[in-house]
Amino acid sequence: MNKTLTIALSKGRILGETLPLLEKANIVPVEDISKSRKLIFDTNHEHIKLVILRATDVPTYVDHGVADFGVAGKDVLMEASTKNLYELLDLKIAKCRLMTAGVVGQPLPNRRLKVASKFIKTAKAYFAEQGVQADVVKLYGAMELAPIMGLADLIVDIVDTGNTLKANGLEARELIAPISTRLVVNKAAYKTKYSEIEPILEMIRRAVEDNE
Ligand code: PRT
Ligand code: MG
Repeated sequence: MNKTLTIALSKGRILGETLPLLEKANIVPVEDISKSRKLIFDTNHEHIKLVILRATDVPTYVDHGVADFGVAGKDVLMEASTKNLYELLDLKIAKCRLMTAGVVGQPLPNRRLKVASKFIKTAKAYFAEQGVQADVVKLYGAMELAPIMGLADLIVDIVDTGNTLKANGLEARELIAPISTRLVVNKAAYKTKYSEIEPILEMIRRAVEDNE
């Protein structure tokens, strides 16, 4: 008997790229996830289940071992405080960049910087590493407003095309990290369910190579 494996997926924009990748790896939900309000799904493998979570909750479920695998953005993983998971694979989807941004043409002030971000842990670590004195305030959305309203000199946010920044009179400044979606696994599960995990990992690895 195969031990049950639970894969936690990030809903939202990552999900649309994750499902085709899983399908290539022959892991297919038995019903259409986009047409259902359910949060837990059976798949074509009796022992594999999918749960659909808020992206920022994925590391928590895997860290606590209630999900064995997780699919989450590197940005979310960097910001999470987890100690019980391994990052196994770069799925090379939902690629973007974590960057600082400020008002177009506006020089930085000659004092402690004010920074606004959803990624406060990552932002603090970045400015500390640069030797720049910065106070970081947490925002939950619409980061682009902060420099315009004078709440912050800089924001730390995800940039893809740069259109969102541009539409708000902002410009990208420094690259903090290139971002893509990663497959993570609970450390204990990786040991106790190794014989179930390894073949799935191999199928996903091949699907990623196939995608390139
Ligand atoms: O909605 P919720 O608060 O639950 O989370 P969320 O909005 O962060 O989730 P979602 O569904 O947007 O997915 C976020 C994940 O997708 C991130 O963790 C990244 O790993 C990845 N990703 C890839 C992105 C982008 N590209 C992206 N462009 N996440 C966010 N954006 C946003 C960005 O925040 C900004 O508002 O898109 C805007 C910038 O895009 P451009 O093209 O205008 O530069
Ligand atoms: Mg969203």
